[in-house]
Amino acid sequence: MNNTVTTPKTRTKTKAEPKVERPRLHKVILINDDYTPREFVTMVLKAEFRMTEDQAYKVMITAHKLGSCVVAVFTRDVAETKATRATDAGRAKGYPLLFTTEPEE
Ligand code: TYC
Repeated sequence: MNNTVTTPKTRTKTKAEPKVERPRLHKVILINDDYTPREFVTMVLKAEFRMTEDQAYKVMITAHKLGSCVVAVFTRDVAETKATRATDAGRAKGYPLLFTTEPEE
């Protein structure tokens, strides 16, 4: 009679799954050169990347021996800002000190 049309037992999903992805992280890389004093590189690493003397020395000496060293990873904006500030600190003293950034895989 009245009740012959039944409610469907299954429903189509209408809401999209919220797809939240973490932002890709970017590496800050310290590049070796022949002119910037070791102590200055270590000082910049401590100041800009909040490293201890030990951590900063290890990163500096790794770049010195191998040519480059990953300093840390950040979101893209933070990585680029820190790399620029650290590079500028060297430039202000006339040193060719260079920090670059690259995205992580
Ligand atoms: N190679 C430099 C020197 O012998 C020191 C140095 C280390 C410079 C690491 C840059 O990223 C660097 N004075």
